[in-house]
Amino acid sequence: MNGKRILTVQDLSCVGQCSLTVALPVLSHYGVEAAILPTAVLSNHTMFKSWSYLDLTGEIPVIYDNWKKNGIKFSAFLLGYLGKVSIMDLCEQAFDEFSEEGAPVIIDPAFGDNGKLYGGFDMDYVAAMLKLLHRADIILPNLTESCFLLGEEYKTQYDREYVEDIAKKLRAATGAVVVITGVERDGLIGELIYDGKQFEYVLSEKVPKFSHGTGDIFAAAFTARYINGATLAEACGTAGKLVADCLKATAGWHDYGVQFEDVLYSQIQK
Ligand code: PXL
Repeated sequence: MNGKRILTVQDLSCVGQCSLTVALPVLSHYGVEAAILPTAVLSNHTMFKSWSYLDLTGEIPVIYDNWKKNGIKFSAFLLGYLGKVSIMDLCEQAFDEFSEEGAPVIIDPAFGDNGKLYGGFDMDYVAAMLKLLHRADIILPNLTESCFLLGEEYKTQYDREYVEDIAKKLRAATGAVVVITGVERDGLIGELIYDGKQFEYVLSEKVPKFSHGTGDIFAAAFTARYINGATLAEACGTAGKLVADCLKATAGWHDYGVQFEDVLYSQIQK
């Protein structure tokens, strides 16, 4: 293999700039070859009032058979929105059968935000995700997902002790390096990294906007930078700045995600 070939496992939402439609351009932009395992095809993401859902669980074993015949392997894995518990066992199978030596597994649990689960998810999904996170080297939950995973109270106002305690508990529950996204401190926003030894905050200005798909953009940029040799903090810095720039470049607050294209294009021109 020439460079790093990553397998990203997420849904394909036809409209709404999230999951694979943002992961692919961002991974490519930051210099990583991206292979995909689509978990489902949706008309649009589930924040719209209606959506269709074609579950691809049945197709995945057929895909795997062919990957085996072709000797395909991956140098890293990035998991996002999986959609169904049935996909999780198949992800474990992929780690067992298609990993190059030492390929890191990075998982964004991608099941909720702003204190709520996304449409179609329940606590069985959360419990199954917690089990899958044991296979992760790095996890990228937001605070909502962290609280659901641990059964902790979700707070919008909190102190350092609250969020550091959550990071410690996530580490104990999964064994992974914990990167909690969207952590607010001193009027800034960013990530809390906990590797079992020390806490590190990567914070920057808070853009007072919310948009769908920003977690997926963060995860893709973080992963690309990390597997190309950046430290956890450097990878968070790049990914956090990208999300902030995308939010700034996007007019209003809507369901169509952020306008990341202009931001990536302006980076290429520099
Ligand atoms: O951005 C997370 C995401 C990904 N995929 C689908 C979603 C969402 C958030 O709602 O609905 C299908």
